[in-house]
Amino acid sequence: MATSTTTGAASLEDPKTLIARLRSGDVRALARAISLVENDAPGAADVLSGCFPYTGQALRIGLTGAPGAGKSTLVDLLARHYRAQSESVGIVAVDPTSPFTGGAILGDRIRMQSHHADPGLYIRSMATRGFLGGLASTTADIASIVEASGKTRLMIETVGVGQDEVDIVRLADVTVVILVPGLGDDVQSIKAGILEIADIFVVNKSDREGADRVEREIRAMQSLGDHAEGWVPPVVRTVASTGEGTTALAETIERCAQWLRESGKLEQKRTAAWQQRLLEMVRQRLTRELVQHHLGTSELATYARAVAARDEDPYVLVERLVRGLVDLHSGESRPSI
Ligand SMILES: Nc1nc2c(ncn2[C@@H]2O[C@H](COP(=O)(O)OP(=O)(O)O)[C@@H](O)[C@H]2O)c(=O)[nH]1
Ligand SMILES: [Mg+2]
Repeated sequence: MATSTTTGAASLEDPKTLIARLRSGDVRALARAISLVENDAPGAADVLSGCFPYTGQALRIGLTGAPGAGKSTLVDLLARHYRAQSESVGIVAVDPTSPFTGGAILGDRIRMQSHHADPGLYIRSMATRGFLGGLASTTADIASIVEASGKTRLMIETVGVGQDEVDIVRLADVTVVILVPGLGDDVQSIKAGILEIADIFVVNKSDREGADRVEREIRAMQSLGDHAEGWVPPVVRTVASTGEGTTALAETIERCAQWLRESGKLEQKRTAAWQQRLLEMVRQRLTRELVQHHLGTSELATYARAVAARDEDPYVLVERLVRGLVDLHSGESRPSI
């Protein structure tokens, strides 16, 4: 193709060009922008900043549950459902049980191929550790880039095990918690924080024995809580392997989104998420500043030795480092609100 010669790596380095390209549906540019952010490469902040004006419109759906609960299968079904409604779909799959070489990412690659040639759908799998900006923050940034490429439905799929995962689903507008009967994956074994943030419960693998019991457990748990807020998380039964319940789930998600919008809860939720994220962004920025000016790897090692040898008081040292950073910038004024 004549145009492919102009899409060389060099032209993709410029943030403005990159954004223009990903906005126009160039999947390579989208992948490149995501890599920049994943690697915290130069230009990443410009790309994110440039994408920001194109975000905030899509519905963000977080789906979480134990490994093997059927998350990927359900996300796939929902994606097909949304595509049939002419919504464009972005999927960010985060799975700590899968290193890059592992099965889940491979599975996701195969999944992606089954949607091959559909420009209205984009799937990105992330390994979960080792992001400089923190997992939840990086996931949120990637979701924003995917949204900026024009997606109207964003699904964030994550295993509901650790605090990182709880932080990820907090970024979603609608949180779907997927439970399954048997295998010890009952309500009690799911991280409590996850249950608290559920907007919708799914009992997947309802073809198996024990679905009634899981649903009863959810209901029993709900009867203890107070639902003054006006939304009692509904329980939707699905059989993802046959597609049963997909439409009901999609409708429940829309109903929840509508309630969130109309009650003002959506704005509250997003504000709360930003409050957490802003703090995280500032923390990240300060750390980087400190590392650049006073605390490179060799200095850090020197300080660590000094502290371990009891030659330095770490509390005094940290205070001094932070003071040094503040003094360095003391000429600059604070932004006003
Ligand atoms: N029997 C049954 N199997 C299912 C159902 N949903 C998913 N599975 C199977 O469970 C396995 C794990 O599904 P997957 O979507 O990869 O789970 P994930 O780890 O949560 O993403 C796959 O072999 C699916 O085919 C279901 O409703 N019933
Ligand atoms: Mg999966």
